[in-house]
Amino acid sequence: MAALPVRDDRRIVLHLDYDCFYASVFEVERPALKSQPLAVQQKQIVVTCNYEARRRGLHKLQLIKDAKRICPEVVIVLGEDLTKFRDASKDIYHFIRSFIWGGRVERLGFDELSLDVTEMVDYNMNLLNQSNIKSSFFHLDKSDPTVGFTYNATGFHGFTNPPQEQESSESANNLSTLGMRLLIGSHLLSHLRSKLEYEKGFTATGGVSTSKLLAKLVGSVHKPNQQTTLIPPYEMDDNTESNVIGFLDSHEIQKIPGIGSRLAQKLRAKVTGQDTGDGKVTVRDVRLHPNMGPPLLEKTLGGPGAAKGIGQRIWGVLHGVDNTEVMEGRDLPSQISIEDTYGRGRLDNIESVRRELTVLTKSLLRRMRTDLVDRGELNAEKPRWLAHPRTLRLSTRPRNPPEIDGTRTYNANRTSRSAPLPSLVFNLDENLDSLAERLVQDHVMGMFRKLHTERSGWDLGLLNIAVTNMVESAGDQKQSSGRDIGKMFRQQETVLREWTVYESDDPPKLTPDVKAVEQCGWQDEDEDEDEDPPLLSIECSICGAPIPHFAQQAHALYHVSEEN
Ligand code: TTP
Ligand code: MG
Repeated sequence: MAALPVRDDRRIVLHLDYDCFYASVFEVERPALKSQPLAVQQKQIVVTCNYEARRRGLHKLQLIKDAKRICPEVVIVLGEDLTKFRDASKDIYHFIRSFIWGGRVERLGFDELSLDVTEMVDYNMNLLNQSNIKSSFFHLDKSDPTVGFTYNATGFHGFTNPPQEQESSESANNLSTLGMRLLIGSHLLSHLRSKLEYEKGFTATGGVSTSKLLAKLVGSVHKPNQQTTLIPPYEMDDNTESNVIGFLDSHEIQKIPGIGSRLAQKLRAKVTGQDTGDGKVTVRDVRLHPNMGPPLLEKTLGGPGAAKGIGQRIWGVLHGVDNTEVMEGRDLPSQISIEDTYGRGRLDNIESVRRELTVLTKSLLRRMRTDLVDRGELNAEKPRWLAHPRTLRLSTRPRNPPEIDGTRTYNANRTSRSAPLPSLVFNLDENLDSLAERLVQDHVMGMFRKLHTERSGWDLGLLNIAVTNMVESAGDQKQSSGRDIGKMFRQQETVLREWTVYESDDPPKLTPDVKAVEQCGWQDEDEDEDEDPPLLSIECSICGAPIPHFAQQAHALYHVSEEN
């Protein structure tokens, strides 16, 4: 049998996933919505709905038409402009981070956080007073012993996995050191969740374990507004079964973060011996498959485009090994990019290009002002740019000309042109409309003409405008030294790609030919490495729009609904 990978269980990691996030943002704005079934619409699809709606049969990625049929009283709100979700996400991130020593909090997409609370837990573990364990005090501030909360350290807060009998002080005494640390972590998580609920209005589901992978997975066991701790034993020996292995084993392989659709398909094909790679295959099926180990996994999953050492890495993941750090303070983006796709014949003349570029450029400038400008608490301070992108980039994707038989192949290649970003974009006094027009007229159109020298004859499927090469502003904080944070983030993205929900450069388009809408994209770990991670898109055979893989089902449904 292949050697077991070594897990580092020294850390205590908490995971938070906000419940029905987009719907909650509306509920926080208008609390009356809480008691109603509420669905958030993007195009013809319910992207999420609150739990009242879920109780009545609605679910994520359902057609609006079906949602209305199943629940005629559903309240539908439009969620195509992501600004308020992004703002809420940032606000919650800063709020939670303010509690965590060393700021060890990482955002995973808009609605998930990983928190490394090892230092806080170990500090409090050392201060546990065994004689008064029922009313222990959790210290949230080393320099002020009055800051914190009391908790009952005789049992875990919330659920455990596997489920435990009712706790007693005796069973707490029997816990291993790891068990006690996880227990303390579970109380901290509960405290953070209730702070989030009472001070910000958001509920969240949480997990406690020793890595991002395990905390995230165990957190999803009890939803919504619950939390679960993966309890020891974590190690396997002759007498004990590892709870980590027991917990992971029953999962379908694609449910494991780090195993995306492509890897899962290859693993299923390997295990079932069928080319299609369909059917349910669990972690246990893969783990115990004859001769399974890093070399066989490397052979099965490796090849062009695969990350080096993939066999070893996936072998680790199958055993719950994830020794990646929780990255701190990732609140400035490495680039901002806005794009839209266009149906045939929509962008074949210079005037329509100018018009669309102005729309996209205005969105880009708005995003820059949201994400890169610090307006201080309560907007009371003079706004300050936190980072200055140095480069403006324009990309297009021309359609291939038709073949002799009239068919057209999909061109996935983009052409790009970059130029220094003119300083006029940093003028916060100018209104966005006139700034966008000036930028397009004086700079972007020139870049476009260099990309497409012919005055006509092209037909564009996509326009993308981006600012990149982000340089953090020299400020009064100790940390900000004007370093190139783009490089730093690119490095993080490579290391942590399997964890990152990208704000996609290739927004999923649920209908063709629609106004630019940014969306969150889900990135599989096994896609090609690229500076701007693309989503795996396939051109829709009906309308020609590129559709990321996770939206294809919903997109197909959209056409069905159109026909009816
Ligand atoms: P999720 O965490 O998948 O969903 P959720 O938070 O709404 O619900 P849950 O309680 O089950 O965690 O996604 C977070 C947000 O991302 C969600 O509110 C809406 C958005 N979203 C998309 O934009 N596209 C999608 O395909 C999905 C599934 C979600
Ligand atoms: Mg969520």
